[in-house]
Amino acid sequence: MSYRKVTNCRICNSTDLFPYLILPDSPLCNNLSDEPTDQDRYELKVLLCKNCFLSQLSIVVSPEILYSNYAYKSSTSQTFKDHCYKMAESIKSEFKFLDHPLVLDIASNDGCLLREFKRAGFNRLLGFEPAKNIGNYEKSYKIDEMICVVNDFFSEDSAKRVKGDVAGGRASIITATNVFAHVDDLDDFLRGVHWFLREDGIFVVEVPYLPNLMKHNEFDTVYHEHLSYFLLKPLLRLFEEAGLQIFKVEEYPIHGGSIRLYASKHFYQEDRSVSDLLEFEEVSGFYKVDTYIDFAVRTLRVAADLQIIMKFVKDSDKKVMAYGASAKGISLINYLGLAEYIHSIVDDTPGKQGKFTPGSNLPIVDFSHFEKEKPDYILLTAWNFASEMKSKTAHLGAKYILPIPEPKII
Ligand code: DWN
Repeated sequence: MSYRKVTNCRICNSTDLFPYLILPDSPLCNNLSDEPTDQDRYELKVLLCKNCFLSQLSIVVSPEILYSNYAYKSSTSQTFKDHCYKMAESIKSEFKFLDHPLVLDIASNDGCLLREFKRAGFNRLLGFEPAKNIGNYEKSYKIDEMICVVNDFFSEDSAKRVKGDVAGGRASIITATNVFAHVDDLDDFLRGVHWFLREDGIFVVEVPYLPNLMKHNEFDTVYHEHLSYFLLKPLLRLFEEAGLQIFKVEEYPIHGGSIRLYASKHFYQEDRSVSDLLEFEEVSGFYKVDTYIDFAVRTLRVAADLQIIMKFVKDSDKKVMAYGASAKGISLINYLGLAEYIHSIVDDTPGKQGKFTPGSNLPIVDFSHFEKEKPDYILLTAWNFASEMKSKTAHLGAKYILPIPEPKII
């Protein structure tokens, strides 16, 4: 079975689930193809649990289908690499571990975060990464003399299988950036974390924060990889039930606005950032259904505004190329039927070049095509890296179409 229907909330098991955002049935947005193809389309609805206020997709597509061969490489973005280094440095300065702390990164992708921990001076580095095309190894492999990666999904079982041999003990620092929203069985995941974490260890989770998604109209970040869309309130409940305490929360602009949670086995004192963010969620109406209905209505207007801009550009006989074959960009093109307005998509990820986008079958090409095709407009389909990507294309003299948070030509 390629997917399962969600009938109960992933965190509190309630069946009181309210569908508030209904997008068109869509293909799996990172399932790039070697040739233009018709791909399976899956339901795409976001349900609000009216008991614990977790937002979650109405279906869960099999992770083996989504992640065994994964196109995305974190290291393509210098902005993200810089963000990872700053994270490693801030953890190093704030938490003093006596020995050589083991750092475990869950869903380590191409080793982007682990390399930055290494650059920050950490020398015991372990990753879990299920994609075979990234590691291309049966069980575990070395990225370099200090970074070892287990080619597997992280779970209580895979944690217990690994802790003794490859890791050589338990972890002082466990990180999970841009993976927590992708996990269906969060209880099992956290049992694995609890097993692997030292008594004085920290578990650092970074996820997109739903209030930012709604405030900035980031409905293009709703796609089948993102199973959950988090507020702090349901996360506090989930972690407490797993024997972990969230003791600090920070906000960062990365990936459209993320929160970074610090959790431990009740080893560190909770600071006021936790209660402050809970209060923000309460006073901002995120525990009221109307807030979600208002957001869904707003996405319709944003979608219509972008379609008007794209039609205007086409009717003016101007050439549009997109920059960034991102999951969100491919999703947006599919949701709004924008393929007819776009010549092609440039992406700097070698593994994406020469492929075609799922659903819209747009060719993904390398940067040289910008010089060849000389587009009049560049659609920033990775708007979260707009400044980095505009700096790389400034010499082309094209105008930019920024789709999110408000569609506009810049
Ligand atoms: O949660 C997820 C986020 C973190 O990453 C995953 N589910 C999938 C993925 O989502 P995405 O593909 O929307 O992420 P990005 O990082 O916004 O994608 C950026 C795309 O743009 C990548 O394909 C790389 C490309 N890019 C480029 O070609 N040149 C990016 C930069 C910065 C560049 O200079």
